[in-house]
Amino acid sequence: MFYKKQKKFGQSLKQLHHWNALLCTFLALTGLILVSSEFRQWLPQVRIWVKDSHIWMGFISILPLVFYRPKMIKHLRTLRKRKNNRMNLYVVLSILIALLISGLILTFQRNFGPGISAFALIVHDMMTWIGVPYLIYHSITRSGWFKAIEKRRAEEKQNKRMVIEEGNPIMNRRTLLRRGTGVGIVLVFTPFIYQWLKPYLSIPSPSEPSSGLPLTEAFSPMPTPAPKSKPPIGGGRNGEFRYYTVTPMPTINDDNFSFTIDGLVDNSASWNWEEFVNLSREVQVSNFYCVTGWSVYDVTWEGIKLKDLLDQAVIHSNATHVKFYSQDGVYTDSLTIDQAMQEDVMVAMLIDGQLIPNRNGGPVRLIVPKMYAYKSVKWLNRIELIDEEHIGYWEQRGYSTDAWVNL
Ligand SMILES: Nc1nc2c(c(=O)[nH]1)N[C@H]1C(S)=C(S)[C@@H](COP(=O)(O)O)O[C@H]1N2
Ligand SMILES: [Mo]
Repeated sequence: MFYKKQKKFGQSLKQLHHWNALLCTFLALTGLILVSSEFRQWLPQVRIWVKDSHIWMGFISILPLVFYRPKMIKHLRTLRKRKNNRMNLYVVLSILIALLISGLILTFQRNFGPGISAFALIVHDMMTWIGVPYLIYHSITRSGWFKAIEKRRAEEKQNKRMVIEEGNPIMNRRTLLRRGTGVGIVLVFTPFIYQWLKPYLSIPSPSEPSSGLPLTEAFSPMPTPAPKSKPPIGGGRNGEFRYYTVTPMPTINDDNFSFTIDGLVDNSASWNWEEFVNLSREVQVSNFYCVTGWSVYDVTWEGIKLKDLLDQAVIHSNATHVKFYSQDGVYTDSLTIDQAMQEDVMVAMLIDGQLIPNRNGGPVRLIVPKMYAYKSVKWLNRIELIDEEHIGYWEQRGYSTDAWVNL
């Protein structure tokens, strides 16, 4: 009777374990796809599905924990003498719970504000980079074939022992195999973890890998930074950008650069590089918030206030929205006239006293500090006044049309 019960208990644990493993594998795969910057360029539409399914599976992955909870005490009792298994259990549970909580915060980040989301993102990333290698190690060392190899090795060892007595106990062989597997996995993941850690350790990345040419060669004349810009009055930015693009990065230089304002305005205008550099600029310090959770604080931007550009152009009274185009030919977004007239919306050219680098959206990008950064169109080259709403690139693919950051 007791034995039967015990067996049933074991089976239900096993079932939970299987479900949990399945969910974790799915979450790990979709999660890795989501952080991969290449993937942004390939299938932006699919990215939204991947993101939604990641979130839904995240919710579902609460279930195994909920069902496990009442069994936990008993389970721990059965593991009383197996220190390693107990340790494994604690590690896995902590990782899962940390991932769940940080995932929930990221999902509902609008209610928490950028500071907490930034922290949640660090935890979520870190737990992923610990959890995924651990998951792989765990599934390899627990798999049938791995155990079979271990067993065969142990047997070989026994056979040999008939002939000569060897010093090493069987256990050592076993740990050796496991350690080897562990080291292999760590080696595979080191480059990724290094990439992730780099910004936090502030390891300087080797020169801008983007447009080929250094900025000073691609653009002449170079804009002279205002005194407030160099040294930056914001004291230099805090935090790191994650460089996003949905297309290959457009190569921009002083030759192919142009900037246009047109549509429902009295004075449409177009500038080449030299003319654009000569427009008068202002300096402001603002924060930059991405809706995926990361932020960069105290960025000193120098550029032209959008309001000034719009005033100069003289907007027709029937214009209701401002549409922004990118030189990548794909990305667009829009603001209402009221939003566009805010004092801190800027067509930025310099960041912390330097021409904005290509991968950061330079030489000219939009900055809308009070809204999530998907509004901040990179490689901005055209502003058009229109009389209807325009749904921007990411909004068409599921991002909220309400981009206000809850500060
Ligand atoms: N042209 C263009 N502009 C863009 C994007 C993009 O992919 N292409 N991504 C947006 C998003 S979602 C963010 S968070 C910021 C990222 O800016 P960064 O790449 O300079 O960090 O740019 C915004 N503007
Ligand atoms: Mo973003």
